[in-house]
Parts: sequence; structure tokens; C-alpha cells
Amino acid sequence: SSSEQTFIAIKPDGVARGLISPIIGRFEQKGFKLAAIKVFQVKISSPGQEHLEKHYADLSDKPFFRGLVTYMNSGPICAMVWEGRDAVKTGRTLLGATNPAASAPGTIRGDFAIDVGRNVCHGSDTVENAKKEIDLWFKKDELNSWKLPQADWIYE
Ligand code: YYY
Ligand code: MG
Repeated sequence: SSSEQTFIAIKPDGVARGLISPIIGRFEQKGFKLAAIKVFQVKISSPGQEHLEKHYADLSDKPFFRGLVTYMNSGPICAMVWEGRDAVKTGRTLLGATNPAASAPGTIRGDFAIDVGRNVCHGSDTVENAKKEIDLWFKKDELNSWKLPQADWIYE
């Protein structure tokens, strides 16, 4: 449905490198609607590091897990909810492959990143995980429900 939502987060390297606007631009230009956005460093907000451990819980037994949590804690993150038809799947397409070395040019990671451990942006991988992640990162009243004025030109 055109109200599908995905959780997209510009990681600390993306924020620090001045990539907020080009990354947001990809989602805006595609025709998706921004339902929520905030910038904050997880470390200084409660419940701290546990929040990131929860976000990446599926990866907790991977060798890169500690480094991943430290990296995600290393500066402010730009957390967003984007909405539109197939937003989860298409969001992953806009992001490119997990390893930027395998991401096609034209994708966010393909254009802006080199190392898998500094791949600038997160995107939910399934609709179910998107719901969990949105729930983890946003309070209900932070999500805006509005009609994108140009929606009738984007959807047939
Ligand atoms: O969903 P996605 O971010 O594309 O990949 P995941 O398999 O969920 O891994 C999350 C995150 O972990 C990835 O964006 C970079 C990091 N990572 C890593 O540092 N080294 C790996 N070999 C695999 C993933
Ligand atoms: Mg993932």
C-alpha cells in the first residue's frame, strides 16, 4: 500500500560528512513522504547503548557487533520514517548493497561509501522489521500523518 513505512537512519559518518541532504534528497525525489525525522546522539539519550543493541539485536552474535554499536554511538544519527508504496523494498534499492563495494553507482552506498563498516545509512529490510524499528526509534506522536500535495502526480 502507499502508506507503507520504512525506518531510514543516516549513520554518524553520514551526518558528519554532510550527507544528510543528499540522502534525504534521494527519498524526496523518488516521491516518498517524510513522516518523521530527528537528529540525536543515542549515547546521550536514554536508554543509551541498549537502544542500539536492541536495534541490531539480530546481529548480536556477529564478530562486528561491538564495533557496529560503537560506530553507531560515535555521533548524532538522523533518524527518519519514510512512507510510500513499497517503501521498505524500494528504500533498500535506493540504499544499495550492505557492502558499498558491491553497491551499484546511483545507490546511496554505491555513491557515498567505501567500507562496509562505514556505509552511511540504514534501511529496514522487511515490513515487519520496519514496524519494530519505527516503534523503537519514535514515539507515536512524533509520526506525522499528512497528504503529500503532489501524491496525485506520483501515483496513477
Ligand atoms: O541491513 P544492512 O545494513 O544492509 O546490513 P546488516 O546485515 O543488517 O548489517 C548491519 C550493519 O552491520 C551494516 O550496515 C554494516 C555492518 N556490517 C559490518 O560492519 N560488517 C559486516 N560484515 C556486515 C555488516
Ligand atoms: Mg539490516
